[in-house]
Amino acid sequence: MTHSAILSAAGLTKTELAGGSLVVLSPIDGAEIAHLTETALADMPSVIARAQQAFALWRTVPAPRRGELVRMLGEELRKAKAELGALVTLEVGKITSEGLGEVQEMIDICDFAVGLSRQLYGLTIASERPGHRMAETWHPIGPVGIISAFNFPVAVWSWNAALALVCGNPIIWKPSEKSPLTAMAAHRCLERAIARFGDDAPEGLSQLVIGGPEIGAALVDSKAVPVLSATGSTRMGAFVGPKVLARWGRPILELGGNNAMIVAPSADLDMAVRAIVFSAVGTAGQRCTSLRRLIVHRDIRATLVEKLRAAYASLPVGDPRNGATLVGPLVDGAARAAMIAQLDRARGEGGVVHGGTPVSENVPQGGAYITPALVEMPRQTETVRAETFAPILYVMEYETLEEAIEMQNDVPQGLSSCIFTLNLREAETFLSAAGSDCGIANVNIGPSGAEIGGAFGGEKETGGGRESGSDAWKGYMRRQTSTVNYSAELPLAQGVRFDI
Ligand code: UN1
Repeated sequence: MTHSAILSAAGLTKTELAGGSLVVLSPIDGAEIAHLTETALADMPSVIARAQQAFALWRTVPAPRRGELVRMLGEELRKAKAELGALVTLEVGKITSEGLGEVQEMIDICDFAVGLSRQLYGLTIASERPGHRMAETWHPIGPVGIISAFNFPVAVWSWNAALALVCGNPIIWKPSEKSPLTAMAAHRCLERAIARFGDDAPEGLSQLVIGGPEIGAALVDSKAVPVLSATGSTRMGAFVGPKVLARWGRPILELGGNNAMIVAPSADLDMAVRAIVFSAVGTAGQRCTSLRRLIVHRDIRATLVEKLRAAYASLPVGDPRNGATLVGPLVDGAARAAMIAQLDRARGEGGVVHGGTPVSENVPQGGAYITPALVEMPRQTETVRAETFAPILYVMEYETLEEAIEMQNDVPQGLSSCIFTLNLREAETFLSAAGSDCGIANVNIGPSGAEIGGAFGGEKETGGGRESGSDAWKGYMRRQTSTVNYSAELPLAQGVRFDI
């Protein structure tokens, strides 16, 4: 399919893709696929005001009815899966299967949120006073701002959108400047669902704003946006988090990761190799959950590196639309230059680099193709401790599990982690209070590709936010504790006496 056929199949018209100032490039071949009109900064106050108006209505719609809207969104996404998946591939360069997987992740969270819409459970709490009842209720909180990154251009939005909507909140979405088209197409699915849903979905319930950081900053700065969920770099989060807090808003941050795998002597090495390769080179190393550090026991290091080098040597790098390709292009030339610069730094610190070579043959011209790199490091240097959004896997060795866990935790980020071992003691130690300090810790599974049912997010410079499953919905609601006195007395708590 041609680029324009993919765009039109996803419902984007030639008129809306032309004439604007935001140039969108395809990582496949660097082609300019759109010139989009950006949201005017001056329009942001009215966008936010519309969301506030929508909130006044939406919060009164019963949650299971709100769930019905998300159920319809799931239906629209199912219908549009192939077209949206192809657009993800065109706009951010994911291989076909991962483009489709991203849409599936949206469908999954819709299903989750529909069930959730009947389970926004509060607690009843035993009161210390006779004739009193205490309860905790969860209420809608207000417009939720969603700032999303290019690497999961629609799935991460849907985690936030599906939860925010069933929780009774309008949403305003600012996608990455690198992936506004997938956002437009996905948003259109929601608009279709809203049109089918009926009048109790207020105007302004969901809005999409297109543009650069200043558009995002308008959401970050507005007191009328009580929850701001932002996914992206730690640098971005360090700007967004304090600003939202300073105006007493609630940030939900999902920032950098520097995810490791510990490979213990008892590990099933063939399984480990498959997990390593998928998580280190899948999505061309551009997931926040991508595997970036391999901490291997000394006794098996040579064997594992040999197996990995063999696996890396046969990896098909190329056009992501081709079904045989496993490694597509990086998002742009700057990302490839950053990867090369980082490999040079690693060499300077004693690293031995395998791969990391730009590819220009048998790939579409104009894309940033490069072979994934495996880097044997003498120790965990500063370069290793920094996140590079590219397929670089640093390999280091350890002797004792304690040392491995210490190395795993000794980075600024705390998103995802894993251990490959068949030893129960090692596995449980890794998952214990003295084990991995990350938001996600797996055993015999790589660090990426989490299911939507669990809470997603991490500690330290990853930002501390939780999205997606489990009770992450609580981040999108306000909690109210209520005490009802149905007695004829007025006893005070803590035995305080105040008789008048
Ligand atoms: C991200 O890279 O921002 O666990 C999200 C995963 C995906 C989500 C990644 N389900 O790899």
